[in-house]
Amino acid sequence: MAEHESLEFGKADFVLLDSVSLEEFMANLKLRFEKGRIYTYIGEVVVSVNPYRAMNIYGRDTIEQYKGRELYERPPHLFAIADAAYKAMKRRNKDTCIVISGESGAGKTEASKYIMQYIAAITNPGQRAEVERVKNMLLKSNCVLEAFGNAKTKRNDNSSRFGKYMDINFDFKGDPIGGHINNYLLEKSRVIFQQEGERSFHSFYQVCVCVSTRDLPYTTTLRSNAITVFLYLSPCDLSQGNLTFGVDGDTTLIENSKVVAVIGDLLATKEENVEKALLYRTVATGRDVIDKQHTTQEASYGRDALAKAMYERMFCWIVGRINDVIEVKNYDAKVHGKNTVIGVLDIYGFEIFQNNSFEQFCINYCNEKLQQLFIQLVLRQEQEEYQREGIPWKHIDYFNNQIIVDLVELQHKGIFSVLDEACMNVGKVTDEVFLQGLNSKLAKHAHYTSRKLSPTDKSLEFDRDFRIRHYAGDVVYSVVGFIDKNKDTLFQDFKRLLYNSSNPVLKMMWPEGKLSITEVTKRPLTAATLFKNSMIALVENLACKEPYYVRCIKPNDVKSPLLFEHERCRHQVEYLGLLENVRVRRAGFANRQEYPRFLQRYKMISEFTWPNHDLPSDKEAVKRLVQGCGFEHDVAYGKTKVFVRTPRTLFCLEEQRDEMVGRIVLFLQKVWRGTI
Ligand code: AOV
Ligand code: MG
Repeated sequence: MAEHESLEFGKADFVLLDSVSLEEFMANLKLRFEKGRIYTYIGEVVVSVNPYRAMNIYGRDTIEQYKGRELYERPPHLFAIADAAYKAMKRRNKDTCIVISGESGAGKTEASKYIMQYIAAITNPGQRAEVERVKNMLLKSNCVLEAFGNAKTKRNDNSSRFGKYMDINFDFKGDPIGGHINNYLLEKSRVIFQQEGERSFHSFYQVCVCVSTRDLPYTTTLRSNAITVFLYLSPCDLSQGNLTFGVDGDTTLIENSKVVAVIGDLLATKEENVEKALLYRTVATGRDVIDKQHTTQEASYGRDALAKAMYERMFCWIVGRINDVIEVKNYDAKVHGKNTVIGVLDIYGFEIFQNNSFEQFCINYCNEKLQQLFIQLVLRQEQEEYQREGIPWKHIDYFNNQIIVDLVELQHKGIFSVLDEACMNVGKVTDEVFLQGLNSKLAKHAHYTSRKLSPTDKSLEFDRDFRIRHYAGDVVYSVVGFIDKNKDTLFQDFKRLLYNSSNPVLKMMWPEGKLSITEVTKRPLTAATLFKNSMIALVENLACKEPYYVRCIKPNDVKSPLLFEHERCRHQVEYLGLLENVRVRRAGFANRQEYPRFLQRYKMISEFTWPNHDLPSDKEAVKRLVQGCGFEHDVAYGKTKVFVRTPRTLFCLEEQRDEMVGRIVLFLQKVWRGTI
């Protein structure tokens, strides 16, 4: 518990509140925000409120203050959590992860960058060149990924439109020797469409500002980016205009055919191949292969799908390139050396827009999954362990959002399954058919409704909307586009076109273009299934690491540094389960260790246990040791573990241990020198 700050700034740890009520919690949060104290602990969880202004708390001097310190020795800060994760990794050989959550615009991405900066700043005291290189790459990768994966939305001017999980690998010295980035579902529909007041990915505007079309450098990244610039960013005045389709009799035509030449040039392929891929689709009918002409609608669909797919592939390619250069290089470090990781998770936050579609549905499901992980790790497991160990415990209630996670992902019954089923139907599959499927399967679900099920609810449109009661609030989704986005079809003709590009990088991005139409038999997994699988894998990966949490709160919706909107903040505190977190923490124990391990670490501070004890069990020995130190009141004895209530006790034990170790070393040195 952090106790060092003056009370004029409020309580530095919510665990220290006089009573745990929502009012007291809010009053403390507000007071600290107004005093410029944006971080507050709940035990080892950091609660952060977005200050919406530059804070002078991330500099070198602050870093020095936190380096190697215990959590409760300094005012609450992201750096302290980063240091705790680092220490656990270095001292105890644990893989750790820092999970940053909170809704869109709450400050997750900024927090993740400060955490990485801190880790970079405190490592590599020996200035090893390879470590410096890796550190630099890790830090600089952020700005590339933000350029291509972030965009202005109504909620956040720099909103992450992809999820990111970055592992940093450390060697036995605790220096970063490499890393790996996993990216999750980029919101690629933004390439072709943005809601009013929003923008496409930053990269488009950066390309427009930096280079005239004539001078575009001959790199594939910019080239493929440029093509989408031509197609979709008319405000940039790139003179070619959009690619549109018309009809002449029975024939579908490209109206502004000049664009095709430009695209051909950019894709390093022949103009006529581009035209053919845009207007025809090769289909296999029995043993014949024929070219079937697109309708204008199909041609437009194909064009959009191409632009989205190219951008997405390019984004994944960039992530792949970054991974290539930050991969752990040294064979020895990989195979023989101690290699531990700290993972940093920064995803897209929960969001509600005027119009919510498949993308918001995936993003919000991702947030449900992380909330579920928080519940499991922080609220549930903790309580279950007390029960298991036979420690007296009064159960603390919380809302378990597993019911919503199931609503989305359950096999056969969940929304993703209903969607996949609808997509597999032969014949005419429409978004409305999908909605009907939902209505029949989920009619009784407490967290699902639609106009058919609630006829009086005028906020929902027939044949279009369904509403989910998420842990963080109600969201109305429009089914329009769900089927197409889930199928995510890109005609094989485009894949072949890109595979046949004479630009080797483009070619490499489209390996499946090698297949002819008769060889393409397997139905690709749907977007929903891929996303669900990636989320399940992510959660499994996080669950096997020692987690550290940053819970971000957005103080207002107008990006003001001065405004603490009570209702908005209260809502977030409630749905994040922060009060329950305080309750569990307060009634609980800061630290627990199995008896033999505890004894191993502290046995030198008691005459009963040093060098060995003759008590009937390690548990008895630990009891004697603790009694001897006078910490009896702060400790409980479970079946296999000793539980320590406050970190201060542990801190004192550590101090005594340090002192004894010092004395023992001195003694041994004297023996060695023969002076004893
Ligand atoms: P997010 O990552 O949580 O949203 P960001 O980290 O992008 O939110 O924060 C949004 C904006 O808030 C930033 O661009 C900054 O202007 C401001 N901000 C956040 N944290 C700080 C800080 N510690 N100090 C100063 N300003 C800050 V999203 O990516 O939309 O879920 O998908
Ligand atoms: Mg972000």
